Amino acid sequence: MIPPYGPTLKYQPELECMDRPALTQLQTERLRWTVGHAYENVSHTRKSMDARGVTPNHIKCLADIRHLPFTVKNDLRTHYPFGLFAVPREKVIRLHASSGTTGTPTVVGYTRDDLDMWADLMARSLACAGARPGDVVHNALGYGLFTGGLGFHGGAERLGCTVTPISGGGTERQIKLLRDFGAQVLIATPSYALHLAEAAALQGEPLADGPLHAAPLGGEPWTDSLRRQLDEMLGLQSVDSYGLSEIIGPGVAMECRDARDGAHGWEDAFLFEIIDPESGEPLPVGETGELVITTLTKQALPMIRYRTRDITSLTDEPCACGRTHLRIRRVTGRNDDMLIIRGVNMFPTQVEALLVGMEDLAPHYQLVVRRDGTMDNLTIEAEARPDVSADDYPKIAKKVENHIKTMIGVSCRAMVKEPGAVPRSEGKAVRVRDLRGSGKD
Ligand code: DLL
Repeated sequence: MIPPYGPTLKYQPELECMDRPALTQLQTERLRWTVGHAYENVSHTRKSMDARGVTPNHIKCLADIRHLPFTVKNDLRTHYPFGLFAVPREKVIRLHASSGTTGTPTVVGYTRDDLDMWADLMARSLACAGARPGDVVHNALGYGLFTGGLGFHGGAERLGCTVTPISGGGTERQIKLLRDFGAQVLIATPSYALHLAEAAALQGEPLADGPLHAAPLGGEPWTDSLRRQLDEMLGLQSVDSYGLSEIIGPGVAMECRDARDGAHGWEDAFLFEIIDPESGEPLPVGETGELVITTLTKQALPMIRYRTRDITSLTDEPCACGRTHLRIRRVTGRNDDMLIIRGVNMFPTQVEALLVGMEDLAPHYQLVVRRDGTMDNLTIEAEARPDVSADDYPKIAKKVENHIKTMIGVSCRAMVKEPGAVPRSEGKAVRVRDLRGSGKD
């Protein structure tokens, strides 16, 4: 049963509910400041603006942003570690970095003012998700170089919550402390929240029976199908939390529990655009494309037109919660996650939407891609629920194959595995094992 809730608290109502003309004016002033600051202090920005014949004086209104060059992840790598910083290193009081598993790590830095702004954005985001001052907040996002753990931590303290900085992993201990400390708010990736909920249910103490009432989940793509399962297992209404390290970390956008209809992107701090990923041309509000973000207040690492590779759309329809900031629809995946199987483009989340919710299957899956000759072959590894007989696995697999063929248009092989056989995540889930060209099986 989903308990009823009152409206969420607004931590900074004057900013969160600002009317459009005031917000536009604030964004314009801040955009002009950001461009001037980056032009003066970051040689890469100055060179790429000079190459296009643009100076900070050309930026008079928000639409002028289209004259500015994009920034891409590779720019951070090329200028590793501190080359894009716009303040002397001594003014940077915190560093975070990507894990670097796919190349040179990307390093991001924050001044004291940046951390202060981030804590406000996170406090605002947590309140938007349904957290209240005084709540016990169980933060199961990774602490360390990853922005997730420390980002939420600062916001929860600022909102006046009692934070458990447990980080990811050690599931048994997580469940004990969730229960013993009476956690009311759970912060995690959706896949790890699922793992925690399952493990607690196996111990005979479902989290839905406890005092949890809010769960901002994010850091990876997830679907409404998974949300329905999680809501039931946690006994609450979870919301989508979106962000990326290059921009600030979490706290770029948060769905409100009031409407749960897209994540409010905090427009006093960021400027959002959607572009056609092929041509780079801006697309009108409502159309789907690549999300591009410009920071409006960041001192240490201002980002101009950062191409996130995330595919989504924006909406500026009024929201029932009264917040005026636009909403970012669910990110279906990164451009880089898109698979092309025999000429058909697909995202792993499309498979999730079909699998999660099938009555014989548990909500765990992986996509395995292999190359046989010139052909790409997709195998979907799904997991049976414990009460399903192994004799039925082949029949269920056939059903999955038909479903995927009809709904996504891709021929694949499905394998139903026994309960527990699909690897669980303690942070971001690995949804795709791409064995093409690795020689592995
Ligand atoms: O994942 C920051 C974060 C932590 C956000 C916790 C929300 C909650 P990165 O490690 O830099 O930062 O990864 C950013 O993860 O570009 C998206 O591709 C993906 N991502 C993050 N949140 C969502 C979401 C953090 N809610 C990258 N839905 C982003 C879909 C998401 N994808």
